[in-house]
Amino acid sequence: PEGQYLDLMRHILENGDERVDRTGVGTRSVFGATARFDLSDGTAPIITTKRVYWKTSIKEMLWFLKGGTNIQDLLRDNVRIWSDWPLATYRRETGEDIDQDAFERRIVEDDDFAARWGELGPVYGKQWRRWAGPDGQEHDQIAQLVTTLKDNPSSRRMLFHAWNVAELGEMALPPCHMVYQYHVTSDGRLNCLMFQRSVDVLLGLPFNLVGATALQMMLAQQADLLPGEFVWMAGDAHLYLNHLDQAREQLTREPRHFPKMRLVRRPDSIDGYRIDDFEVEGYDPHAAIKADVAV
Ligand code: THF
Repeated sequence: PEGQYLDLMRHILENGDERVDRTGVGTRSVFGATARFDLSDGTAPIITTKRVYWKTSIKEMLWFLKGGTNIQDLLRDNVRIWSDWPLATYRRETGEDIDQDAFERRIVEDDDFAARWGELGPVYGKQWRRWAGPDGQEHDQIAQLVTTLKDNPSSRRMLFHAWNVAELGEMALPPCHMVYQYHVTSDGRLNCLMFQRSVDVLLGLPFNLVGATALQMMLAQQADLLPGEFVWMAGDAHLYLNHLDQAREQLTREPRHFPKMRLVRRPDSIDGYRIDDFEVEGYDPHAAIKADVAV
């Protein structure tokens, strides 16, 4: 199963189209990628050819689910993966050359500062939980999804979307993983298809796989279903040019068995999950690989 990830990485290295991207770093890119993971025996696609900080990824997913859009909540949970974008905005707009640690400390300690500088705009959490209709009414796509999973599981409309065209301009970044669709089999398995328009294969994809899997497990548990298959699809799948050596290093490594992931508690609702509810067993990764994120 991890072979699908490594094959994609190799394919991009060997055949990717080299071009300049939004960030100026440059990428090698292919268009159209897919992978399938069977979660039915508790296996979770946590990449083993480098250490993946799976708790960080699940904390990020819980933040989306809570409707969060400000990095203060993430930083209070020791998650730093979204700091680069607000930090770049702060430096650009104030001209102050503040370092990341000092910036993050101010966000955590100073609510006014966080409100002014820590906000990412109407990103995932807002669209998932409070999509604003033209009449001002807010739509909770996640609550609606859970209801449909329970009441009408043969529906072909069980999905939620983050690509709110009218609000793209206010977002720090438009959504990468944009749409999640669900499907329930006649024997009570919950399948998920997640589509992302763009994916940073070295840094982002391992996180995105863990997040989507955790979400599928929570939704299945809430709807009294068992996890089934997770189908992943992407548009622009790329390696940043400053990640090529890391990708080559990763490809020299032998993949190991994916670990198992399970929920040790059943909260009353989809809003009740905490990081300690997730237990991963048998995760034995190769060493971490350091890489800079393109902002
Ligand atoms: N932008 C880019 N260029 N790549 C992305 O993966 C990405 N995201 C989110 C939004 N914009 C993106 C941010 N997600 C890391 C992981 C996920 C991120 C951002 C950064 C990262 O640096 N991971 C390191 C360290 C992890 C840690 O310190 O905990 C790693 O080794 O995995 C994709 O959704």
